[in-house]
This record gives sequence, structure tokens and C-alpha cells, in this order.
Amino acid sequence: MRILLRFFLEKPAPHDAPSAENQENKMDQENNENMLFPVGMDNTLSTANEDFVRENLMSDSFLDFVEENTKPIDQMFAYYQCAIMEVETKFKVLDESLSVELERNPIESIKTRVKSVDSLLRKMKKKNIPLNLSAIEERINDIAGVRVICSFPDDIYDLASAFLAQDDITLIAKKDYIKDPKPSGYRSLHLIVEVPIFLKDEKRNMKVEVQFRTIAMDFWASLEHKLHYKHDLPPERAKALADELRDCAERIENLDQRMQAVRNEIATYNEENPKDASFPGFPF
Ligand code: 0O2
Repeated sequence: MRILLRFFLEKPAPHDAPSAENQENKMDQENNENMLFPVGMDNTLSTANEDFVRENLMSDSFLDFVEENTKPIDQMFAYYQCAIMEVETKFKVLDESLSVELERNPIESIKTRVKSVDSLLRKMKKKNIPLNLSAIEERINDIAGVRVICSFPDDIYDLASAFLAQDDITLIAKKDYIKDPKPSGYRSLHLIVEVPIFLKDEKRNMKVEVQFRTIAMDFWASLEHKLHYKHDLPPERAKALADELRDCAERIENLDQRMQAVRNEIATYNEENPKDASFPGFPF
């Protein structure tokens, strides 16, 4: 619907009689924008486009057809959004409960997203997935995504095992790119899980991809993702930059290990030298 409206709204009003001044401006504008059609022809085409849109794309039967077919898609995205909310809440609860035991929050932040339509279509094309909703739900695992950014590498594994121990979570797949980084240098722990969502009169199991990263891993992945848009580099420069990014990833891994070692030493010291648990002045 929005596409139809935009198409319609962005076209100039075709029946406006152009004044000489407007006509001149229009020609300047068209020359500037390198348009394909001469002025008169453009107007004729706009009128033809509008007639086509009114008669076909705005007919009641076509609009009913669009509504009928977009509803299941909107519903599917809404279900994935519900699954994201369930999983995000689970991590907020884990973070709060573990903060007492650890005296700090193991989760720095949580980011969530439902896959964008263009990213979904690109994946369907890449994997040659048939154009129907059940094939999409069955074969695409990351429509719902939750990214959990942790303080230290050990927090990742502690949180992942606490999450997987919950009896309504089913593990579908696990990819440990921390123990076995991608050739790009990418590090993260990925879990594909199924989580139930409870609707008005049904329960549905939905797939969610959970990515666990430390702040350092997320820093690298976010910047590297942005740099991917630079496709037109000469091959030797592209290789040099890929090597540079891999080197940055290795340095970041080293930083993570050093920060983890500092944390471990402090934790050991605290265990060996416990604070006096009794509060002076309180009789219990
Ligand atoms: P988006 O929507 O932009 O996040 P599978 O889904 O398992 O069949 P896929 O997609 O190859 O196959 O899975 P993979 O590689 O395990 O995980 C894909 C996601 O991990 C990507 O999402 C990224 O979020 C992240 N990722 C994987 N490799 C890299 C990498 O080299 N650099 C960065 N920055 N991120 C990476 P998408 O597919 O990009 O989709």
C-alpha cells in the first residue's frame, strides 16, 4: 500500500497547465536530472501511468487482494517481534538476578531487530527459498535477532548456558565463532533457539537467533559491517584492508583476554578476602 501511495504522490500533477516560467524551470530540472524522456512525452507517460494505476492498481479488487496477501506477512513479522520480546525479557531477568551474585551486571546492553525485508529477500535469493511463508519460516533462522553484549568473554558462556537451561527454550543450532573465528576475524557466539509465544488462542514456537558478543567483539563487528559497503576497491587494496581488519580482530581478542584476566584476579582476591557480611548495628 505504501509503495502505491508513494508512486502516486511523487509524480507531478499531470493535468496542471504549465506556465512558460514553470516550463523553463521544468526543462532545467529535467536536464539536470538527466531524464530519459522529452517534456511532452514525460507528461503523456505520467497521464498513462496515472490511468493505469487508477484502473488497475487502485481497483477495489486489487486493493482487496493486496490487503489479503500482506496480512499474513504482517502477522508473521508480529509473531517474530513477540518472540524477540520474550527472549529479551529472559535476558533482562538473568542480568538482574546475576547482578546480586556477581555484584555487577554481566550484560552491557541488548539490541534487537526483526530482519529487514530487503535483507530477507537477499537471503531467500541466495538460498533459493520458495516464495511462501512456511518455507521462509522453516529455512530462515534469523528473522528475529537478539544481540546480547556482555562485559567479559566468560559472561557469554555463563549467560548462554543459563538461557539454554530454561525449560521453554529449545536449541536448534549453535555456532561458536569465538572458539573458531570466521576467516574475516568475526567473533561471536550464535544460538538458534525456539521459544514459545502465547497468543489469544494458540501457542506458537518461533525461531530466534541470539548473538552473544563482548563489547570489544561488538565494536569490531559493527565497524567491519559498515566497511563492507566499500565494494569498488582494487583487489590488492581490498586484500590489504581485509588483512588489517583481521589483525585488529586478533588485537581485540587479546584485549578481551587481558580484561578477563584482570577480572579473574579481582574475583579470586575477593573470594579469599570476603567482606564481613554482618552489618554493625544490625542484630541479624
Ligand atoms: P543481518 O540481518 O544484517 O544481521 P544461516 O542463517 O546460518 O543459514 P548465515 O546467515 O551465513 O547462514 O549465518 P552466520 O554467518 O552464522 O551469521 C550471519 C550473521 O552473523 C550476519 O547477519 C551478521 O550479523 C553476523 N556476521 C557473520 N559473519 C560476519 C562478519 O564477517 N562480519 C560481521 N560484521 N558480521 C558477521 P547478516 O546475514 O549480515 O544479516
